[in-house]
Amino acid sequence: MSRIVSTEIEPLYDSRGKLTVEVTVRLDSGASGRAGAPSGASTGATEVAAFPEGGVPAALTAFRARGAPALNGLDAGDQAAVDAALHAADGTPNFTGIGGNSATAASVACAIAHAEETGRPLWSVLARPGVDGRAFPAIVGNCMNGGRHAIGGPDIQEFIAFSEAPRPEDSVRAAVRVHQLIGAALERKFPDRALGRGDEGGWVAGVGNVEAIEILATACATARDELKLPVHPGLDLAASEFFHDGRYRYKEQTLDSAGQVGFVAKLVDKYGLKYVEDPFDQEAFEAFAELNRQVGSKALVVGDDIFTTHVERLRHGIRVGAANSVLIKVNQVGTLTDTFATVDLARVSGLATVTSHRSGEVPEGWLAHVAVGTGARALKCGVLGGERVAKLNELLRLGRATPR
Ligand code: 2PG
Ligand code: MG
Repeated sequence: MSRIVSTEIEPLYDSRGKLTVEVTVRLDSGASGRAGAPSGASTGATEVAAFPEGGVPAALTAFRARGAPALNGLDAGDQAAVDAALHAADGTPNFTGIGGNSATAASVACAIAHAEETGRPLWSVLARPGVDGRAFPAIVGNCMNGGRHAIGGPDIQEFIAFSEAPRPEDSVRAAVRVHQLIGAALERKFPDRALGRGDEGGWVAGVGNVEAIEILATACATARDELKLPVHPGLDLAASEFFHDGRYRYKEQTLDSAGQVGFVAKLVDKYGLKYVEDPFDQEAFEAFAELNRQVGSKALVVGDDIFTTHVERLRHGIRVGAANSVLIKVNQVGTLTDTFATVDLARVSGLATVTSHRSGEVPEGWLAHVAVGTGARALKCGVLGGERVAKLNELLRLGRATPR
């Protein structure tokens, strides 16, 4: 056992150029761990606060005054005790005291320090019961950006390559190939227009929602043929962002709840979508349940903003059959222990978990270990951009370290 002797917090930039925080934890053995926390743009209403009022400067002050002293002397390997101390130092139900990002960075930094101390890989320090690190997640790779993550793109936030080969070298290769094929297709379609990339490294083009799905589905089919690997189209609609006054308001159409169920179910059938995240508003449990009944046997129906990684919201979702999968973002709840509670409930209830990045990321790879250690069905971390590639490369390293 090695005790925490010091904890430091400092500001750092995320991939959008916004300030976030990183925490460094040192142990009396000399081992240390450091982790930065990411930030979302399409945040769920029930996420914990990323920062206290006053933003990053207030977070630094609060953590130095209350968070760091609370961790001193604790065993870094006792994740539950570390995370309970973070909650106690915060003193609020939603981390408005020290900030969820400071708590996330501290929680993960302790796990990293403990892994270094014990000479174990991080994923094994995080491993849930029954997880042996030999099963690798599929890749949820964002290839075209819209919504809040892009300027001038479609309303749907993410057009995804869902790549589920058993070995990371194959699943990553297929996701990257889809991204390349979409770039080439857009170049052919708009030879004289400038093309851009969005917050998560996907292409941004002035195309309609269904047009973008068609481009994605064609690229997935080409990559499947070329590589003989199972890569299929998927979406994160982030529908809360375009749900206003009880209607889903796309540039091309406005739909009520039943219309949205029908529209998304048709997209799943027509384009063979294998992954559909946040197709409804974050409080629309019944609509989620209806879609899950209709397409849940063919596609992952994934709840992000609806559950925000909170165990009680997931429990309600399971009761009403709202989804067959749950997105897992550590900083939606603020600690690894809170994250594990949600993961464990999903696992015993037969739901798949999808470990996820945020749109504003830090160029670190620890998320790949969270995915492997929690037995995630998929790792959602984008395809291109150094902060996304850092996670894919870490997954490749984990794949290489595991004998076939
Ligand atoms: C999402 C995420 C990540 P954000 O909606 O799933 O893709 O976006 O971090 O902006 O919430
Ligand atoms: Mg989402």
